Amino acid sequence: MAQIAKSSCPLNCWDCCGFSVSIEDGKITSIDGDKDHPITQGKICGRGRTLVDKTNSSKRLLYPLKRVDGKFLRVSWQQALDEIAAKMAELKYKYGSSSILHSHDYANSGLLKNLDQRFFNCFGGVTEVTGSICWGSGIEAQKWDFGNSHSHAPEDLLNSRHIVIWGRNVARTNLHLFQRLQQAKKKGIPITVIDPIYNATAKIANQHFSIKPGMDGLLAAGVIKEIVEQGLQDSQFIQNHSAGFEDLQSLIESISFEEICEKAEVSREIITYLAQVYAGGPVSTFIGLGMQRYSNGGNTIRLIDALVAISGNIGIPGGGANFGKLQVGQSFDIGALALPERKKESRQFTMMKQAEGILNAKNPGIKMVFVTCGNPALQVPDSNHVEKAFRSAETVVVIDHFLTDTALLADYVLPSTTVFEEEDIYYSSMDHHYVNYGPKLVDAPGETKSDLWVWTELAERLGFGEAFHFTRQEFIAMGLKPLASLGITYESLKEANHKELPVKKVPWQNKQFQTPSGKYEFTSQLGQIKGYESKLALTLPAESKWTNPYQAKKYPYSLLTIHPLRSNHSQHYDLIQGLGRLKVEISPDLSENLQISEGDLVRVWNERGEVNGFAAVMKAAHPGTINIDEGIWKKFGGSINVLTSDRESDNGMGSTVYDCLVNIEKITQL
Ligand SMILES: Nc1nc2c(c(=O)[nH]1)N[C@H]1C(S)=C(S)[C@@H](COP(=O)(O)OP(=O)(O)OC[C@H]3O[C@@H](n4cnc5c(=O)[nH]c(N)nc54)[C@H](O)[C@@H]3O)O[C@H]1N2
Ligand SMILES: Nc1nc2c(c(=O)[nH]1)N[C@H]1C(S)=C(S)[C@@H](COP(=O)(O)OP(=O)(O)OC[C@H]3O[C@@H](n4cnc5c(=O)[nH]c(N)nc54)[C@H](O)[C@@H]3O)O[C@H]1N2
Ligand code: SF4
Ligand SMILES: [Mo]
Repeated sequence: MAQIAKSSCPLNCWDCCGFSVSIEDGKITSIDGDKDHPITQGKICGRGRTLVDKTNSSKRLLYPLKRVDGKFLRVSWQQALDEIAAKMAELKYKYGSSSILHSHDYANSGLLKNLDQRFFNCFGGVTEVTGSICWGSGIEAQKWDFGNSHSHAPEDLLNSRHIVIWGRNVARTNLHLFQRLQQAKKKGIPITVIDPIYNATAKIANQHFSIKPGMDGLLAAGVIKEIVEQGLQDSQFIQNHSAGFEDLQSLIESISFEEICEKAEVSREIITYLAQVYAGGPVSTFIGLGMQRYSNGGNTIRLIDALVAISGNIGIPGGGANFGKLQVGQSFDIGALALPERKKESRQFTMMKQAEGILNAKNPGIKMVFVTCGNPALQVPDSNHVEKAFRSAETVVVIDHFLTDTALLADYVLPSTTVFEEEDIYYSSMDHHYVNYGPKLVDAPGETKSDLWVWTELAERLGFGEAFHFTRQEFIAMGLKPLASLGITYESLKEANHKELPVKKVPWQNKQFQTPSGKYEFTSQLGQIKGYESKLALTLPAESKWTNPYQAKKYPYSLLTIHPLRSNHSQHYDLIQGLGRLKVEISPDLSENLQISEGDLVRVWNERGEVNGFAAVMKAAHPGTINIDEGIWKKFGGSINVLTSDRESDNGMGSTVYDCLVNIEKITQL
């Protein structure tokens, strides 16, 4: 008889679904959506279901491995941990603790995954990665504008008169928003999608506007210009609750509609249409991560925020510049888990430039790289450079479930448990405001151990074991402390499986912003304090015919590397038959002009690298656009990040992985 238990999806995703998991004879046999979860409502995606195969996979790492003479040998935990701890102690003594780089991403949304920081802080502080390849530019942009990144409650979109999906691939990446869009459509609320690719969300929309990649800031400026020229702006909001509008006004006066339309490759009618939509609010704008992964990404999001603000769509039901939902993560006491005060030294590299950081670090140089919850060999831009950097470190330690491309660069590979083998609570600061409980449901296979067990054992050996003398339950309770007075405790969460966090359903309703001035800032004081251009600007991507004509001549096409449908980044490619094939999607004009047909072998290249794959012709996409889904393993033709640049975005916090020009040609063999 199968036993059914509730759990949570741990994957880095907008949706943080509640699971209903079947267990038979100590094995996970199937996963469904939790029908009682207010957002999940019984429906999950294929990536969630594939966690059955992930958990039971014969490819999982089951024992610690050590590289000896270029080959991996199985070693005992005792040996691996003794040697890693001894190396860390030696490096700290000889060079200081910041000679170790902790490279990570956010592959698991469990609260206790934050304990990696506790370990490295108690060790004395290491070199850390800051910013985010994912959404760094957009989050920073919203901090400059609003002081924080807050979205409306999921159901609030039904209060809108119009919904704009701007650079978010909802049908593929954000399942439950897609369901809500379908609901809104049934209610007759029109939907507009702005995206260079005619994707599955565009298919259900009333309007799809294609745009030249990276030019959305110009489009937003054009719509602001039209609204202001027609006097349709919300003067009350601008006068009483904002700062710097005059700078925005000068900016829009400095450009003509013709120039905007020429560079963004949109028609004048689109600007008029959007001006009517925004002025006729309430409009929910769902800002995706697409157009902020450019050199001008921060500024692009700030111009879209500005459009939402001047049109009176901030702080009203059915409105909002919905990007991140940081209130969710901010509900927990992460500081109590991470103990930042125990850090004695520290240094920071941005996530994007970790390779350059490793290669150029001085006083101290980077001697060890410790990787958790990430696969930087594939996912970090300019991956040829990343590989070179990782190879230059004396010791690389990777904790993972599989022998990933990053693990293949390691000296020690430590096998970790997956979601159903450890207890934790899960949340995502992206879309909704529920926290889920995930119990331990099955025993860990082989000698796999939780990340927390590894930190505890290493801490013991390094002399700060006391920092880890807590049970998982005690750590969870520590993180939940600020919520205890609201009845959200370890016990109540375990009992209820999920709980609603106390976040504002319509943010900024009181028009009190968290900026230095307390107002919405068109010109940002925070930007100025940090030493950046504080005024909005009409900036373009770094790789375009306007900004680098010489490069654009050699590499005329825009390469997007968007998120895969069936995999969460790199995590499912080796689990699903048929996924391991590099598909190069091209816009119809490229097929016609270059005579590339469906299935043809092609080479895509630029000055940073090249990949080979099979062509697929997109039904509709902006002319001159190529897409290759990210995450594909080296053995299947990746990493596609050999093509992308490690340049940081304009506000220093984000990646520019879609700001990428390439060329393409037909070839005869792979
Ligand atoms: N299936 C699946 N779902 C996922 C993930 C996954 O790997 N697979 N990953 C999760 C994670 S970590 C994240 S961060 C989210 C990301 O969620 P999204 O933001 O929805 O996804 P992205 O793949 O980043 O691409 C967003 C969209 O931006 C468009 N785009 C690219 N450049 C531009 C531009 O210049 N202008 C405009 N207007 N649009 C542009 C792309 O065509 C794409 O449709 O998805 C999450 N969900
Ligand atoms: N070109 C291009 N590059 C991109 C993007 C893009 O759109 N285009 N998207 C970017 C975005 S949005 C993101 S979020 C990043 C994602 O970058 P990553 O987080 O590096 O990508 P994943 O493939 O999810 O790899 C995570 C690894 O962590 C492991 N893992 C999962 N859970 C655990 C755990 O509990 N413990 C440990 N120790 N390991 C675990 C997985 O097995 C996997 O190998 O990629 C970025 N890179
Ligand atoms: S990957 Fe996202 S949509 Fe799919 S089950 Fe997990 S949380 Fe839900
Ligand atoms: Mo992400």
